Amino acid sequence: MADKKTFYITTPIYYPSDKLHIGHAYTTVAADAMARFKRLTGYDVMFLTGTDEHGQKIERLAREKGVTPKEYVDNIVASIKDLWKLMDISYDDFIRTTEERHEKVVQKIFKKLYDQGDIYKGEYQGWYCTPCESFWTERQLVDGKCPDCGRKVELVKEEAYFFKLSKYQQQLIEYIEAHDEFIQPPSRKNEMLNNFLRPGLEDLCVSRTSFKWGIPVPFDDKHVIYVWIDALSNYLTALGYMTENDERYKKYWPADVHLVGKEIVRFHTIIWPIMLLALGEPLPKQVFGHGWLVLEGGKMSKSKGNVVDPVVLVERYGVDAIRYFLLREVPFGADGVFSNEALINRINSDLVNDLGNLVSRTIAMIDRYFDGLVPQPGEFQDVDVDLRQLALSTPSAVEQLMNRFEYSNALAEIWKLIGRANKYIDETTPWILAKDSDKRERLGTVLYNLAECLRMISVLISPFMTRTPHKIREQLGIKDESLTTWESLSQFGKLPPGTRVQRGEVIFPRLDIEKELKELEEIQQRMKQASQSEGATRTAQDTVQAGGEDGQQGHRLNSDDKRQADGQISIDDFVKLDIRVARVASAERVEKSNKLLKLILEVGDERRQVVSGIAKYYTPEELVGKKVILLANLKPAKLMGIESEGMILAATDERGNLALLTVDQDIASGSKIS
Ligand code: ME8
Repeated sequence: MADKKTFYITTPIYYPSDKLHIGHAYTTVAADAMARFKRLTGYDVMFLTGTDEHGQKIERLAREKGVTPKEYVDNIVASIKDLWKLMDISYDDFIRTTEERHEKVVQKIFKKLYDQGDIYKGEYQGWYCTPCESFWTERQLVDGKCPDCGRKVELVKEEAYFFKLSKYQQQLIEYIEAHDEFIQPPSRKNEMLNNFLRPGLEDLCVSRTSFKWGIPVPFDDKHVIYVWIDALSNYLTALGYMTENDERYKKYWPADVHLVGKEIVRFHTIIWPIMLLALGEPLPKQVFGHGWLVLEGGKMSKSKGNVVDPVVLVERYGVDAIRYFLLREVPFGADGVFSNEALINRINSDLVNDLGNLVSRTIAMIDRYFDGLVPQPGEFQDVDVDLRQLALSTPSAVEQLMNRFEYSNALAEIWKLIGRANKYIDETTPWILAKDSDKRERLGTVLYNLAECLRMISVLISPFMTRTPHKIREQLGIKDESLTTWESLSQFGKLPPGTRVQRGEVIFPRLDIEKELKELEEIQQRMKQASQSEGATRTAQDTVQAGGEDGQQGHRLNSDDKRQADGQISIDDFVKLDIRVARVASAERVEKSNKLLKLILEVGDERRQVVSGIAKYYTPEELVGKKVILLANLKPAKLMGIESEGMILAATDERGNLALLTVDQDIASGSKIS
């Protein structure tokens, strides 16, 4: 027999955060559904997830708790694994970056890159706070002082290793241009090429001496390997790369797909492929950047107190309802808003009304009219042929959509069949047929077809929902596994007549929307209060967003919490501000004013007109193309009769100098500042 085709899929490795939210579960549920789909359709699948456990942030949090960093992460990793168990995540391996199998190979990778001249020693420049022993970037400073303790910082140079990204830049551009499928969705490909690769890459700092909780540079143990070389390598180290046990590497590399959130697409499509090019390894076939699940008011984050706890939702509604909602509600590449109302409505309409009803009506009628035995079908009429055709064509439609990561459309396709089957009941009116003994054969055909559709539906939904297929099969009396395979979908009529059905519990109970919304709101309020009183604990992920590549240095958020106690603003006040990066698309002087400039700003896909009093400090020409910082939710106002939608931020000093705020690395316009 020919070897099965392989499929290697990964999620990012997660920062150990003591509370993963529904947004985190999103990536993993999507990867899991794909892994299950590929297994079902005959692939030999390797599905990898894990945790990203090093860095200064973890070192500090552990110190604050009085435990070692390893003890600190061990606890959290156990709870992450519990969450994945609760969500029925069928990973084949879970890699921790603190495992020996990972650390040793990362050191080998680092050494190889150094030996071949792709990593070199240089100097990293940053602002250093001696009492806190911390480096900060210019942008992280608060009033030019240490964001943690408020004391003076010095500009110091730290010896560090750098990775020559620039050397491989052209090769990567050519690769990306020649491989359309490499970065998906396509909008993310253009963003990478235009915003990062074509303008030119700077070499990347890949070591630190200012903290210890990391993998030591093998030939210079003053240094630890910094963030990305450590984290990204997990996709290879888990396979036994560079070890004697490298069968999995030989079998599964290159990965078929790395699923990642959109904020880390850049690392996966620039740093990671360049590492691989330097190592002489083939590149992953695809990096798919999915959107964020947001709540009104911005991306979920624990510090904002706006997280949705997947454990609460799964315990209330069951894992299948949550998995279904995550995959159905939002097209996978786009951002989507999570709301309790949308969740309850989806459950009631798609799961209770459509699927749940189809199961209970079908089983109840077989029970009532045929003593619980699946009847023998007779001759087919047009309406039966129609239903059968749809049932037979659905699998290939689903397969095509899944190959493009269109989970939501794939589910919609399955729900068309469910809808068609429900309509078939209304069209064939079995309860009327049952009244006429001459129509017994016809009634048998109708109920057989419904039962067979349910069998097929139970297979089609099985990558997305892990519990419901078994419940449906239990009620249908299916024990024979050959009736649950993907191949079994190529034939309509496999369910043996005479199978005994079993009336069971309602698979999705109807929810009282008012009551649910009230209770969820109460729970979320309680969680918000709890997270505010916890105060100091921020997730590493928040820090990464605040600090970009230098995220792991960012403990500034802690000091914000300290300041709150002094009667200053709370994070809740801050999150009301919608501050964005904007690119100046055009600028011109406002007539009859020597102060004002009229700017057209590009903020993501949107354009904004802003009037700003900076004409004395900047010429229109020097502003065009600049990335500025926009307070985007300021009430619009008219200046000299011209509408201004927001305000760009600038700093002024006592001598009357003015400098516009900007970002210290190229980042997409529209990016939110938090
Ligand atoms: O980024 N909606 O880890 P992480 C959708 N350790 N996805 C979300 C989300 C939301 N609201 N919040 C988080 C890291 N995610 C690094 C990765 S890989 C070599 C290193 C997603 O724990 C996020 O986009 O901060 C990312 O894909 C994943 O959760 C892990 O995020």
